[in-house]
Amino acid sequence: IEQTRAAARLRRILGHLGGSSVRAVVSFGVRYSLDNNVLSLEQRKFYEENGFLVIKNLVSDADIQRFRVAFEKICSEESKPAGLIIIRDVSSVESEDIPSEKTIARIQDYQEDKELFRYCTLPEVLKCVECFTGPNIMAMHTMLINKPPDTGKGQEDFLAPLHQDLHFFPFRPSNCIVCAWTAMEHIDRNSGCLAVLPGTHKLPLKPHEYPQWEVVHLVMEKGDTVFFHPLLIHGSGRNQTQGFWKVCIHVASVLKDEWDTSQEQGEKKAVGIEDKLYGSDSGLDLKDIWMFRARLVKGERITL
Ligand SMILES: O=C(O)CCC(=O)C(=O)O
Ligand code: NI
Repeated sequence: IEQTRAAARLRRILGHLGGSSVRAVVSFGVRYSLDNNVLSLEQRKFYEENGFLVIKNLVSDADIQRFRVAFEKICSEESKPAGLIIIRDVSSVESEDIPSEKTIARIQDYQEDKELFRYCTLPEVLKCVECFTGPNIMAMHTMLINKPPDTGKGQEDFLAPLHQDLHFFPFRPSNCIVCAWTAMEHIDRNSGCLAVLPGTHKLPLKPHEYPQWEVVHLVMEKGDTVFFHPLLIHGSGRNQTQGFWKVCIHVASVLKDEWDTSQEQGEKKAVGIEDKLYGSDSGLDLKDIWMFRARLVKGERITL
């Protein structure tokens, strides 16, 4: 109520000053986005209300082709970037020894792969990211999903049940975190596209139970990019096609040295930071590990 009253007062003052664009800016409660002349007021308003925003055709075919080649090189083991976590498709466990694009369902932490990491530095992506994080941007978490066709052989992992990504991230504030998610080909409901519950970014971090809510399926074309808030409840369905589909993902944030480590163990597991990777006696805590993975992609490193 306080905020509404303040907004009304501000509107009145600005009304006296004239200038319709200024009046438009204060006509909605801006909380999740910033103005850098990249997103239109309509687009920002959509994000404020829904917690996500799809930008059509943001990433070029040429860039996507380069990411595809980089991923293929990882699959064939021609390239082995340091720190990369490879998650295999459980249904093809028998063929685990044969490196192939068909046995790798996901890679994480590609920050040392120069080609793939270009995704996190693309100016067209960062310009949009900046509207949510502000100008000092760190790439915190990177992932490429190669979603396999559903064979009905225990692929529960790749169903991606509804969740909030903030469960995996200890850095705060949550409003300075955004996930950029670029379709590397056409993805629709039949192939198990991203499904979101619009407006749920306004809810707190929830343990397990999610509300009955309207589900919106995001049908995307190659190059389309969705930006979403880490509290937005989302998931994806089974891929009922014969083919794999790919998506490049980058979670960006401002680092302010604010941490919520109350869910440390769950987070470590979920983001693939396991003791086998860093050694159980490494003495590294969650904060150290995130600092180690984070990369500055725009502006200045303002802390740590
Ligand atoms: O399609 C999926 O596997 C889910 C992806 C997801 O949850 C995410 O990118 O945060
Ligand atoms: Ni997610």
